Amino acid sequence: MLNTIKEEDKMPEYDEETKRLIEVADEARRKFEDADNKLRELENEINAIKKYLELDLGPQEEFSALKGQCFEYTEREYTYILCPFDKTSQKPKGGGIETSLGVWGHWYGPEEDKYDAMKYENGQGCWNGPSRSCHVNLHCGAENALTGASEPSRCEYQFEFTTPARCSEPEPTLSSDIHEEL
Ligand code: MAN
Repeated sequence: MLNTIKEEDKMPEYDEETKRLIEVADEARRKFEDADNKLRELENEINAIKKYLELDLGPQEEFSALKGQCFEYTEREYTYILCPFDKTSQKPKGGGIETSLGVWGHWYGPEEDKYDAMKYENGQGCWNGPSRSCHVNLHCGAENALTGASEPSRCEYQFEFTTPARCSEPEPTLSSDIHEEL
């Protein structure tokens, strides 16, 4: 008789007071879990905002429009993907797994013009070599566009990206100066 529980092994019925206390405890536990989940959500949100605020989006925040967007460039073998301030990747043109070429690292231009280039690093490990990384050169252009991608050295990639954010502002004209003085 495997499935029958002997009368003396059954759990005794709790008395009313104990049942009430268990209900109160269950309710308190539910409320704690709800509050704890909410706290975790808020912490994630705060971290995302902090990360965003820490980003250097240019002296006039001119690169902020690129955040949250992705750009593609397709050559003979691969489609290359750049999601500025996030990641770079490569996927075979005919379909297949996407390979990470690196995640956002830092600005990489020369000291006097650091917004000239970006570095993405710690991409997928290269067989018998370093992890993949990507150097993105920025150029002034009317459109935000990925215009070139190459692999100058094995697992070290180079992208060319044009953006109006790299075009210098026109000098204020004399007439507008005069206008302001009036
Ligand atoms: C893949 C691609 C190439 C890379 C080789 C290295 O085929 O990511 O770009 O050169 O791996 O093994």
